[in-house]
Amino acid sequence: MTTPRLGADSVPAHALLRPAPPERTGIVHLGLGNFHRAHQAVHTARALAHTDGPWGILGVAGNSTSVATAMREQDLRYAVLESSPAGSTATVPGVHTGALVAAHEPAAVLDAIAAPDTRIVTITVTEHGYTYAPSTRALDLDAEPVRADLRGDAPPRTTIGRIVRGLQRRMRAGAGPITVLSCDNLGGNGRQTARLVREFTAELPAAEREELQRWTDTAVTFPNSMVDRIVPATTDAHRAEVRELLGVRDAVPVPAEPFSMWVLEDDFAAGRPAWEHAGALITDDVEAYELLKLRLLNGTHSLIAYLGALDGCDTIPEAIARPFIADAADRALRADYLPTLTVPAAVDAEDYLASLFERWANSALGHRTRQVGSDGSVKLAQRVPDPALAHLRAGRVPQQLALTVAAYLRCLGAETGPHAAAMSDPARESIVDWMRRGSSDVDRIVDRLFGAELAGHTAFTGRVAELLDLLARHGPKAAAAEAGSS
Ligand code: CS2
Repeated sequence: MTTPRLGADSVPAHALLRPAPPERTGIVHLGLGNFHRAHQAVHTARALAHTDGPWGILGVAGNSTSVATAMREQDLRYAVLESSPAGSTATVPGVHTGALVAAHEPAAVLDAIAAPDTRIVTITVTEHGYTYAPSTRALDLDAEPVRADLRGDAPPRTTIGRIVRGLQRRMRAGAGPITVLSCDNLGGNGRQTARLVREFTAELPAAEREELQRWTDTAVTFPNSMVDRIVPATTDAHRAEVRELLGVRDAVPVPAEPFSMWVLEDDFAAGRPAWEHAGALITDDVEAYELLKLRLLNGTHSLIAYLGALDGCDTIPEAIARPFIADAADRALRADYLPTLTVPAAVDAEDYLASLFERWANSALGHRTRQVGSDGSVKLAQRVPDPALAHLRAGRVPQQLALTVAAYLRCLGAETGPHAAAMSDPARESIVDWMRRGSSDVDRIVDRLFGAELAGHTAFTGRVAELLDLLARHGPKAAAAEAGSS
């Protein structure tokens, strides 16, 4: 007998987080990738199972048709496969009410943002999707897609363009207030999104600009949020496991670790699901949680990925099992990141650090160094410069942050094996070019990637250059030992 395809009639009832998708669409989600499907969708399905409401999610992919098409073929169902060395479970959120591809149905996306039922636009497009220039974190007005969206003679292609044009349509339709909720790893992600939206709006012709700016100021809120769940890319092994567990064929399951955390500011212009009943923490102190996560988890994750890739590791658990990488990670956490933040009162720092090592070591996930290492230019801009500057202003050179930058540049700018070669990054070509000119160019690289202030600290850029040299001549272990000895 052939295994049935996952769909409304074949989904095993015990796997459903809620019995049927909501009837109304209250949330338009930009970025129909794995992270959203394993994080916000799960928290939302659980919240609605507790307190029902008109909060179905319309998932919008940017360009890729694979997930949206498969979800449509599966009546918008897919499985979330939670895996750890202790075993796996599969659940089906069943909370989506539609799936679109913005590049193919651009008007439908703007209409959805303008629809009266829509009360929240959520975003997971990764750091790269916000079209900011890494060195200033301002909207990249030199990027052609941004310029095209500002001209407005074709449907918007960038996330910020889609949001602004959608808000404009909503304002004109008189559809009422709305919340824009970023769920990406940007420090102060709500504030950064609001600023990018403002920067885009400011470039519009005066007649459009003033009205839209006024309306946005009064009718749109941009709460900050911290999101946390390790979610790898899907492989055939995950598909096979879901088939085994649920007895159905799912083309687009999402693997995820058991851990999931969401911290949100309660600043919603037109209501929200009762996420607090589904594991989310609603607090005024989101920023403290964001810095905790962005620096301790993400900053150190980058270091593990780059050292791991340089040492031949395909996966994060393989990398963290190498004692020299675990030592470097521990030093990054304790010496370089922890002193730059205030741990929220409800969090025990030692427990948090221990849980990070346990999560990184989750060998059931197969989280790859190339996934964490990709888009380093935009990711590191959120993770490294601010804490590095905090140390440098106090007269200390943060060794592990210098090592993070050096290992990143080595991975992207030289031929160092298959794992580094598989990392994609919008700055790859420029880095290869700069690196050809030798380590003396590090000041310039740091300036272009992380801004003039960090580049002005020659003690930092000098250390990056020394470590780069060590990486090239003696490899990651020797460079990590050197960074650990100062
Ligand atoms: C990772 C994150 O790819 C990366 O850069 O650091 O995706 C990380 O797995 C998540 O932020 C965990 O919440």
